[in-house]
Amino acid sequence: MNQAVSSKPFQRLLLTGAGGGLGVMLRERIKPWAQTVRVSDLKEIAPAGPGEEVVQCDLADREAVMALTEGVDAVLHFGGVSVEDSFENIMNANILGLHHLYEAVHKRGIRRVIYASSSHVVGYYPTTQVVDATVPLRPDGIYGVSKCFGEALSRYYYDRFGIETVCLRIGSSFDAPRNARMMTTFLAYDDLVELVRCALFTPRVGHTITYGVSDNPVKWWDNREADYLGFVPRRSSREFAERFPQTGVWPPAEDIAATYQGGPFLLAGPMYKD
Ligand code: 15L
Repeated sequence: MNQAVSSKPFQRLLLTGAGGGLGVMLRERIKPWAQTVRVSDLKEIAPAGPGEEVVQCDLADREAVMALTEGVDAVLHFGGVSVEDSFENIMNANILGLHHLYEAVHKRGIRRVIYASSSHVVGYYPTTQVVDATVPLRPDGIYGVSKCFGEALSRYYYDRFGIETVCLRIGSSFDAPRNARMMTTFLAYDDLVELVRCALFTPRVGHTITYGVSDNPVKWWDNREADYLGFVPRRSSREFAERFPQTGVWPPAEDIAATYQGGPFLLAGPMYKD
């Protein structure tokens, strides 16, 4: 942070995964926070606008990740594989790539990472149970397992080197819920931006785990453990209630996509190449 040079709180923020659904949205909304936002993705993304730097980067390439982090004050890590995929793809981006990122963050002396984890680290809890940040992990696929790795890796880098991370267990962040399950897991874009802001600007966060969810009528996730972030969701899936009305009909017990919080992710993996 350098307030003498700029009225913006950060000199340079790094946003990875800037070509993904959340990355494209965040890219616009985080501009007021930094003099320069370095945006990065594996694929080609829109060219740099004012106050931006664009860097194409494969997280699996250690040297490239080292270069990507030069001159960065804090990282918003939304890069990597964001759904169930082959183990190879998940391993390269979410395991190897994340290790490269934390090594680079450590070597560069960067003090904070906001990590896009996922609710799929607890996707095997039943939809009848409310869980908080302290429950044992129950991932619902290899993607969820890779997010558990990210939470553990960031914990280690905090305990060993004091690098602060806020792990955001994001529910379903879209412009609107896309199915009945998302009436519970919905995280409106406005609320995601506010959660990222709280995670970035709260003075001391240590290693924090928090659920990214709007103020939806049905709740599976209890965020009390992360109260000190001051995150208060202002939006709710109630705004879309007419799209997915409550039927009052319980799904059959053998329908695991309805029985467990992870929903369709339970049916997606594991997936192997060939
Ligand atoms: C996730 O972790 C995915 O990244 C996202 O695409 C959604 O599908 C979300 O979970 C979900 O559970 O709806």
